[in-house]
Amino acid sequence: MSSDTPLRAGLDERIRSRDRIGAVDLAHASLDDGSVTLGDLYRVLSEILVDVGVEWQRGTAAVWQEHFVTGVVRTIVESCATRVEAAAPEERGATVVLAAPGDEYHDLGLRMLTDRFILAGWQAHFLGANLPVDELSAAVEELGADAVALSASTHFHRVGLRSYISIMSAARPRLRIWVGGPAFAREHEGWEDELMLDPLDVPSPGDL
Ligand code: B12
Repeated sequence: MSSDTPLRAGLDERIRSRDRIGAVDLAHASLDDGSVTLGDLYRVLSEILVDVGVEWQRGTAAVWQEHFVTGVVRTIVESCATRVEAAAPEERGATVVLAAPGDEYHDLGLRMLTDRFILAGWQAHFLGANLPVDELSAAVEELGADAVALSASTHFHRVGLRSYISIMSAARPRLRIWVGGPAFAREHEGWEDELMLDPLDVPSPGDL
């Protein structure tokens, strides 16, 4: 789905007029009438965020405007939670925990990825931004996780993931670990291929 679709135009218009609820209603109406899938919707929401990031970088969008857009997108994503569960397989073959490391506050991409895991048949637990590694370890233990998905948006936090990986894999050698996010978008030099995962092609637990 390209960026000049009726959904994108409609969401842009509602964001411009600061109509958060209108944006949520439009998203659900588009899902209800079958003109978009959840995957299409999340792609459009990602494009909206990336574009506002570019505007912020150019100085044509203020920080508060970027935060407003982020808030609208978050409301839409959370409002889809029951739809995602309804569309997911009933049997959940494995459990994944999703988190971002200390001081990493970007978590919306990870939140959308959580839903992609659920739709692929995983029991997925979103633990969000800025999670200390000992808390992550405790969660993995208590939730009986088979896999962990870690997100970094900046290079600083990409480096921070190294210690998360060594601590987690020393404690649970069979734990599957994936990393991703904008910090890995261009390249992953020095990072093993098996740590990488295409967010648009999440495997079902049986395909691992
Ligand atoms: C919204 C936003 C914020 C919000 C975050 C809100 C939130 N709770 O998430 C706020 C305002 C907090 C923020 C803060 C900052 N931000 Co910011 N932010 C963005 C923005 C505009 C959108 C991010 C987003 O949600 N994108 C949409 C989602 C869906 O995409 P995504 O995150 O890439 O996730 C997808 C994939 O990457 C993947 N994925 C994500 N995680 C994982 C994990 C795994 C395992 C896998 C497999 C895949 C995967 O799946 C997702 C779905 O496809 C981007 C612009 C951009 N180009 O992305 C900048 C951006 C990420 N931010 C940036 C920067 C620099 C900052 C700040 C340092 C700014 C500042 N000076 O304060 C701070 C850092 C704060 C911190 N300590 O973390 C830079 C990062 C540059 C870099 N690579 O180093 C970007 C790229 C903007 C830019 N063009 O410069 N930001």
